[in-house]
Amino acid sequence: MSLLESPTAEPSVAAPSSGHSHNTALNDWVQNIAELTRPDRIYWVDGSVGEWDRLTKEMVAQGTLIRLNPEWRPNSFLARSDPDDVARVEDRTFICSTDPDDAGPTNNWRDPSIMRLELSELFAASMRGRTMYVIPFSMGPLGGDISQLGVQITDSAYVATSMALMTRTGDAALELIGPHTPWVPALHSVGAPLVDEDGTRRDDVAWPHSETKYICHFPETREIWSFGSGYGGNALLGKKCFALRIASVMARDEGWLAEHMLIIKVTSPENRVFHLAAAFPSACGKTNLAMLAPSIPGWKVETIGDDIAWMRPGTDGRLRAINPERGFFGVAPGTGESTNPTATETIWGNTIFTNVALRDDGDVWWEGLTSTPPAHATDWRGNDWTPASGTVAAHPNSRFTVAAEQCPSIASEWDDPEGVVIDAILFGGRRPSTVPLVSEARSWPHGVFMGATMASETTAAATGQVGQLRHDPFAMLPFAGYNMADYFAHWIKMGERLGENAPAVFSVNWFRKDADGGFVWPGFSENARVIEWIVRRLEGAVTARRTPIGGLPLAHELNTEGLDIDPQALAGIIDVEPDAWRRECASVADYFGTFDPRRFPVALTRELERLTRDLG
Ligand code: OXD
Ligand code: MN
Repeated sequence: MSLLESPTAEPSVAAPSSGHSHNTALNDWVQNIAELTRPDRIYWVDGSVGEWDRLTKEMVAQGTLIRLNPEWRPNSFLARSDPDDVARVEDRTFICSTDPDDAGPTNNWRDPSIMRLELSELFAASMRGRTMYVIPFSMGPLGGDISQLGVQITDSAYVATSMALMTRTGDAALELIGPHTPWVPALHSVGAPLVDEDGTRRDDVAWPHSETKYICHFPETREIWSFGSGYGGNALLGKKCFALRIASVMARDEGWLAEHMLIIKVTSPENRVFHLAAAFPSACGKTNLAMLAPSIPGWKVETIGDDIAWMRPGTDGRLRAINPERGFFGVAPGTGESTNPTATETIWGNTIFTNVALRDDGDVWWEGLTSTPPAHATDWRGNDWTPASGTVAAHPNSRFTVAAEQCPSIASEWDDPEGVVIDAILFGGRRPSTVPLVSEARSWPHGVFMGATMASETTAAATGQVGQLRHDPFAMLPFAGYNMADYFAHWIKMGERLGENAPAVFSVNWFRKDADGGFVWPGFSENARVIEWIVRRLEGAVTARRTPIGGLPLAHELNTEGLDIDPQALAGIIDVEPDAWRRECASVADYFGTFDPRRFPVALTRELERLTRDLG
């Protein structure tokens, strides 16, 4: 690796591949972090293909990556994480605002000065023996008005290459950081130095990490410090840490929205185009909806983003959205030929897989990729596996990391710096009962109420118990960088600002179960029927039946042609169950009671009162 400096006792920032930044604060930060963490070398990531080749080759030699059989999966790799580092660590995620009330009751809080000291101790010498990668990156199209710049420092080549897929990294981003350009510093270390204090060197392991983990955000200074994990949102700091937690604070201060939402472009059979943004908690099929292949003739869905939306009122007063990311970090299990053929095409090559199974022919496999499992494979832990093993071959939170431009359904405007006009916002969760298939909010505050009262069964994307119902307002519970009550108030305010240009809001739920525990709605490509109803509502072509919980479809106006669904079961999922909703109101009242009433918007209290009253 000619661009790397040879190991030296003292780190040096001389001769980065792409020259020093024009931003003194950036150069000073790199220097200071190098002095603190004491890496063997510093490398400024340039974002080139040659760099990707060198880094992946090094990781293959070192055992961090396995090169997949290029006949099946060209330029693609498998990483196996340490079994103790497989998901986001919400209990180790902290918002370090000066006032604990600014973090609010849904976040873990630490005093910023105490946290800074603690982190400085942890980071001290944490990169000894390793390379420190400096990764300039842009969240959003380069130079776009809605986009933001950041620089991640990491001692993980896996993170550096994953960032290259997930964001716009390297020289192009660095050039945009002028002497006075704001940028977000994002510091990351796996916390596993290769040289001890006494100078003893140890061999590296395939997936270095530390038992001690901290994912810290300093909203006032807009900084990220992440220690001890190499996995996903803990380590690819552009994603959850920047694009959601820090950006949500920027958005509050500057009058925009940073949201855990996919964005799709929908074209009707009449060739009319609509853009929808949709919030779902982790692993609720967001990537599937983002890549929906409609089952109904004449409809087309194209992908703009699968996880995050940044939305700002444009000069015309309408809400415009960009996908700040450049790639997908999708959950592998359940992604297959029948559920999401577009995703399986997207990952044809140039993909990093993490914690999936390795087939004997050098390709990958996971539960749900194909209906017939391979007769033999190596599981995510590196052990022999057969369908009779009684264990899963792929970890439930195993992932693929791939550039968005490989997606066959990517919309032509997906990287338009101006973004797309959002016509409707959808809120959904995994709700086996109560919440109907689709309902329309009667007003913006009612829509905010729908977002604020979202709840969902937990999944494997975060550590903890799977299958518990938890409140997950706006699917932002683990991602809001400030007090959730203030966040609700910000949404109410945005509606006042948007006025009649505010998008329509809908609640959706694909996950209703019948008495036998089976899903009532077929989901996946059939969700296009719900999208059709939503679009027809935007056009005013169908009626929404007024009910206390919002506008519900008339059964005959929901397109179920060719669908094998029991009419009674369908009627049940587009109706209001007053008893269930009364229980829901009681649970929502308890939930709202957990917020400071001085911060909690009265508009939401009124919505709850109205719902309770209307249910009788
Ligand atoms: C994700 C998540 O990885 O939400 O997108 O956990
Ligand atoms: Mn997500």
